[in-house]
Amino acid sequence: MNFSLMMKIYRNPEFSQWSELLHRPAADTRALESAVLPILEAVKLRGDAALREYTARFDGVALTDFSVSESEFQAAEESCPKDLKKAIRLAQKNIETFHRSQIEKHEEVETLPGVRCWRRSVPIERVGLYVPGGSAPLYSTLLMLGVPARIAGCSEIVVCTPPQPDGTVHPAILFTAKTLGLSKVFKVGGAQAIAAMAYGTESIPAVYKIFGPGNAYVTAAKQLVARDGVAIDLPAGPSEVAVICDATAQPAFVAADLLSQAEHGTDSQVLLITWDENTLKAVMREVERQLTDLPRRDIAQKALENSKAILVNTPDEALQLSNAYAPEHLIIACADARALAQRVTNAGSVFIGHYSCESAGDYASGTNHTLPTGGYARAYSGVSLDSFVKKITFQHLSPDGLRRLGPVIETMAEAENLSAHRRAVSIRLNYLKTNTIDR
Ligand code: HSO
Ligand code: ZN
Repeated sequence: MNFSLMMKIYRNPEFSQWSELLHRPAADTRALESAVLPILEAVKLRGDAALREYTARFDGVALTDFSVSESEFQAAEESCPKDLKKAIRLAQKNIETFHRSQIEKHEEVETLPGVRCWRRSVPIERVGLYVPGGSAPLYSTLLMLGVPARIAGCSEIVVCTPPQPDGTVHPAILFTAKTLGLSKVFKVGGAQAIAAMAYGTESIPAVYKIFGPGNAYVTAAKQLVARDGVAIDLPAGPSEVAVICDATAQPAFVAADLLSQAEHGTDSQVLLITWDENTLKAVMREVERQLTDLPRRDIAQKALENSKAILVNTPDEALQLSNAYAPEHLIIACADARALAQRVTNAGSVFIGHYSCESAGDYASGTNHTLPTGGYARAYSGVSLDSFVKKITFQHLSPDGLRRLGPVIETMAEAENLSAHRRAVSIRLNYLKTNTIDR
């Protein structure tokens, strides 16, 4: 195999070429929407009956009951290998530790004497977690969503995941759900699952916010239900990694990182950025070598065809290029990786040094793997504890507080020609002139 047929190589591109170089292929949202809209409508109108039809059509399974039973949870626990259970528990502990550290202490602030303001994090009461099944059953995604949902204190947590051809759910997904204490797991996948969680059916409760990755149909469905007022976590797209490396990088490590993202899907994007020609060549050779024994070789190879290896002039340019791309994951495999990481302005999650592989964050180090793709990292954060709460602000003004602040409010209201606003203050100030109140 000739590696130049896989990742395209760009040597010292001019700044004027960057935007073309960093362009991501866009999904055909129109075609997707017209495929997904009828599904949403059908589920909205006919509930479980529509879910049964779509599950038969798309998953090839005839289900009467979508809900996972206690005996199914039990069977999954028994069939899940011991070492996997142990690994899941350790990952859960790390994810919990990191997400617990995100609990904010909200201070009460006195902006003027008698004017007090504060904020409280309040859990989103009903959330829906979508867990993809298929060739890669992402039980790790359930950990990434279920752990913060639990810590936040969401009272209703609904999980939807597609059934396998035999009508069961992958045991690792069920074991993870059970370990997290999530009992409402439904065997429904695709756009129909998103519709069910958005609008509710006889068996699946409607939620206020839907989380989780999925294929293009799931993503389109999330975007469409968002128009109906259901919140979604992130505008998800194909997975991405950019690796910035120097001559100290081990080509085999870098290649393995590139391939671990490429094996996610044929539409995955990987970017290699370096200022060292020899490293670039060595990494490309390694990619080619490691590709040969990958079970998901065909998927990874297709992804590599849309991927790029870019030779830049300086470390500074590497950072600028990466910031312009805003990758979901950024690995900095360089001698002074920590210093370079300080200059990252756009990325979902950053992996620093030669031993911080993306897989660590994908599974078990503690950070969340639900991250902004498609350049959204310019303005969005990945999923965190914050994603599962609203922050409600509170205030209390004492009579003295209103005496101090009132004239300011009156002046401002007047200047906006909003007399009722002004009156809400004046009426109280007048009252206070003749009444003594101490609250
Ligand atoms: N890399 C994926 C997450 C994942 N990896 C799940 C393995 N399992 C998110 O971009
Ligand atoms: Zn991954």
